[in-house]
Amino acid sequence: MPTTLKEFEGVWPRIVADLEGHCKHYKLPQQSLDWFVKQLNYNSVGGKCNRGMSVVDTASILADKDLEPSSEEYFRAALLGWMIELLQAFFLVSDDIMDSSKTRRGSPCWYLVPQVGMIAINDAFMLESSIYVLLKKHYRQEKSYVDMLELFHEVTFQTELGQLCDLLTAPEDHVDLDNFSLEKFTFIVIFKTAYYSFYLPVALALHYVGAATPKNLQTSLDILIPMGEYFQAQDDYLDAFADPKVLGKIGTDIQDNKCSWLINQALRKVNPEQRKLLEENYGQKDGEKEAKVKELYHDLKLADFYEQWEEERVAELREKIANVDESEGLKKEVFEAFLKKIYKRSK
Ligand code: GPP
Ligand code: MG
Ligand code: MG
Ligand code: MG
Repeated sequence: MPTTLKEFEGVWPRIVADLEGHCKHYKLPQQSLDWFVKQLNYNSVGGKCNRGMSVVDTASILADKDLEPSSEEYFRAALLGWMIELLQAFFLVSDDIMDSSKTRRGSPCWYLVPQVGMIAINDAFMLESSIYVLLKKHYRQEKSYVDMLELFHEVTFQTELGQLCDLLTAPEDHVDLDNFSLEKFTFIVIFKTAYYSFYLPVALALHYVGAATPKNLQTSLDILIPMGEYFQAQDDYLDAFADPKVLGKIGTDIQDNKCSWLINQALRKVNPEQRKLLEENYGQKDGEKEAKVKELYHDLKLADFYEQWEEERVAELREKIANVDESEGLKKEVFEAFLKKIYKRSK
């Protein structure tokens, strides 16, 4: 049985207590300590926790037993999951500033909360640093400690490369549709999303159960990177087509001039007149222009095209999963469980 959000969140207070304890050791003034705890809760809790929970689920599948929520082994697996959630919180607090986003998980973005503003930048750094405080406290004695440490560092760097490419292909003051391509889209999404959201949870679970052999890590990469690519195409699709109330955030990709899956597909389908419409309306902070682009997306039947594209990607993934070599302790079920969580998601 997959773990539940309630079980996973049940571990969170102990994590906050650990981090508080670390700050108290430094005699951090109370006002700052209260701020830290408040921002930890605001930015790390309240999401779907798919990435974090998948560490627990993957570990259970690999160990061939459900981890008992009150047990120490559940805590240790969930702790690794919460480290991904902290990494994600660090990315999202920063990303929302860079993207001028307004809401996240149905609430105002942290930097827009009264009294926060650019303190959010330091808060983001502290979310990241918290990972290493926790990893050291709980995993310092394990032989996989350095591997996990390096994994977090490498995945963070990869995500930053993706974010850089994302930002550079989306300058605020200069719309150039020729700057977009499906190749750039693919680089951006693999780096900004797939490594930390898909590869990292499974790689950590493999370390946790002691099955992180080079072959198992490579197999995981070969399946999870294309799966992450599919997931971010979905994110881009939902940015324009989903109901913001269901999605928990208001899409900004059109106004932000993003090299998204939708604009790249649209560019392949437009006639010269429609391309002109895109040139005149894409990438501007103007709701009416954004609406015109969305209308064109509808005229081009991009939703239907997306659904068909989704079926093809999922069929390819299923075939890859069917060919997984389980001889070194990896299991097909790990990847099946991942795919099940994202297939046809609406938020
Ligand atoms: C989110 O992409 C981007 C990341 C999670 C990577 C951020 C990396 C940093 C180094 C800050 P997005 O902007 O499409 O996501 P959303 O639509 O949720 O804002
Ligand atoms: Mg964003
Ligand atoms: Mg972004
Ligand atoms: Mg998005």
